[in-house]
Amino acid sequence: MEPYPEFLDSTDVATDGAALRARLDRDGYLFLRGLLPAAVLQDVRARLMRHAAAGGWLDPNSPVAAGIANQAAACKDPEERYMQVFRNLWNDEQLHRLRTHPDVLALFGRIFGEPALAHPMFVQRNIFPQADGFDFTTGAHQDRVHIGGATSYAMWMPLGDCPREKGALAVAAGSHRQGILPTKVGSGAGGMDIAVPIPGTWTTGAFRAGDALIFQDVTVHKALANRTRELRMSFDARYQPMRQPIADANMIPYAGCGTWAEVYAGWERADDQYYWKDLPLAVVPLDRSHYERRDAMAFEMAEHGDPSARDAILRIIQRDRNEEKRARARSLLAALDAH
Ligand SMILES: O=C(O)CCC(=O)C(=O)O
Repeated sequence: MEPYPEFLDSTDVATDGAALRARLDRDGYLFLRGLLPAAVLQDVRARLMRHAAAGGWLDPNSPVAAGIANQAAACKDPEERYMQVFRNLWNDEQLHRLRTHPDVLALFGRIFGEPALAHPMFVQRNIFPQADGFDFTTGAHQDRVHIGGATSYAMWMPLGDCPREKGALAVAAGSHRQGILPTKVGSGAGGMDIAVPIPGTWTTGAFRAGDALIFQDVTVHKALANRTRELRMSFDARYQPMRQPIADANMIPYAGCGTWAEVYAGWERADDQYYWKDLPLAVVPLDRSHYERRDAMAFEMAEHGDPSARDAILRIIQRDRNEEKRARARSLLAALDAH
């Protein structure tokens, strides 16, 4: 296990906006215990575990609540067999309400000193245990290239307890001072990993249900390996001052989960649906130049038969707006898979 030092715990200054801002500016992150009640997180975990079980992701011989993974089903975003099950998890209405929980919005309001916007788009992650033939975890990256717009801040929360060995998140404290770092094709978040030595000091900790990690969009972060037998479930959402520009890519549901109308179709209550509709938002296009560079690298790697380009190629097939690029990616995927 990585010998990284523990997060600086900022729970004692959680009601002091100026102190929170000063620590975020200095370290690039905040770790807060008990931001939300543990029971709220446990409830969402139970809901998502039921979907995971129905999708074959859990060991049929263990109780669903234990969350023991069925290693034969191990898969990851953006593979199609992952997406088939994942859609049901991402669409869960109580999960969506976590990212707009009043205590979370109040916290970001204190940090910003003005009303906070929760991005409509957010991520829910399910990391299978490391095993022979499956060694995926999230590599070191920055969010800025994926989120765009003005400066935004992520909040990462595990659904349930998450000790280090279950694949807790780690941040490189101080790395936010270096701006956007060069990237290479990777299989982690957005298919892009940092390509240079990581600045700052890696730090992590043992999360209990309800604890939150907040970090800036240029703070380098990664997940530790999941060395337990359980599926590691978490979600990460993004926040910014309401009056600053937000990139269009954050206004739509997670790629592969359908339209908002489809997401909301199974919900029991309408409150919180389209909560952004009447807000005075300045929506701007996402700067796609980082994706264009990633895709050019991935195409070249795939043309040389490099299987590590596979996840980036899959992302192009699923998400790119350009049909010509999607067609090229499809034929490269077929060639990669034929080997
Ligand atoms: O949960 C993970 O494995 C990665 C989380 C992440 O990259 C993020 O919150 O931006």
